[in-house]
Amino acid sequence: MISVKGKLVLITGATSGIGRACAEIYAQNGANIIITGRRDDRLAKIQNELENKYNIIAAPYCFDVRDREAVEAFGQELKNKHLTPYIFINNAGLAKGMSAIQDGEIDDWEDMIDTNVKGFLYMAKAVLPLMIEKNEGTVINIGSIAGSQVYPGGNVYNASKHAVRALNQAMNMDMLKTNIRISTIEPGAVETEFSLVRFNGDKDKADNVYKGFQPLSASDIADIIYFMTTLPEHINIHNLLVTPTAQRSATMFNKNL
Ligand code: NDP
Ligand code: 8X3
Repeated sequence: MISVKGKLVLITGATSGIGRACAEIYAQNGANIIITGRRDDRLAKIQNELENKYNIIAAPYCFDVRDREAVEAFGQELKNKHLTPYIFINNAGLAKGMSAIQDGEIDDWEDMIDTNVKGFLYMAKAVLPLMIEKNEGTVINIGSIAGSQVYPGGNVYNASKHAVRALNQAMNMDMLKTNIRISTIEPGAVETEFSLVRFNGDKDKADNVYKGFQPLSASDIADIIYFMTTLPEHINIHNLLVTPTAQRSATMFNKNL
């Protein structure tokens, strides 16, 4: 297995959930990390916690992945400071709403497409050239079971994660002549702030999603991502669909309510 000690890991959307759990496991294993998100206070708190706990560097960058200029400036700063990620976890993303298309909010659709597709691509464009120059490392694109299985009310979120799946394949082709590995992990239900965001802060609705079965935790996914990125360099996992044992498709749950 590859050691991440002293290596640089970039995690977008590290203020919560899967990104936060990834920050923990890489820091714990001695990597220096760059953590991003829009919530400055959380980034500062996580930086403080992880630097003190693991004696590593955790550099926070607060910006919105939808802001193309901000992402470009971030990429330029990485370049100027010779900060090339060895592992890049393109994770920032969200779902908004669960209405049928005829009842959907266009603002929600834009939020999802701008974040999960356009922001995802802005980040890839900012970081990939640096990694290609070094010709090493792994990109983990955070997909979803929603990227291969459409479910009622999932529509635009489904489409955005189908895009991640397609872009993961495209990136693999684009990286053919390099040593850079491109992988997507496609989780089912993971209990994070995801549903709280999807249901606009409605805690009851969000809690309800995870009732009656054991969902995945953010650290379950971080452990798997860690495994994927530390495999010997000749192994490239293209995609990995992971669900709770109590979930067997996007809509089939064995709930004990
Ligand atoms: P959380 O809501 O807990 O975390 C989402 C993270 O993304 C936060 O750190 C948030 O930071 C960041 N983020 C969202 N929008 C932006 C933005 N415009 N600019 C910068 N950062 C942003 O959810 P999860 O951890 O569950 O989600 C992480 C990824 O996993 C997403 O791509 C999601 O689609 C995917 N996923 C989640 C599953 C689940 O069941 N939870 C299952 C399958 C995939 P901040 O608010 O500070 O900007
Ligand atoms: C999050 C999982 O099934 O709610 O991507 O879309 S799901």
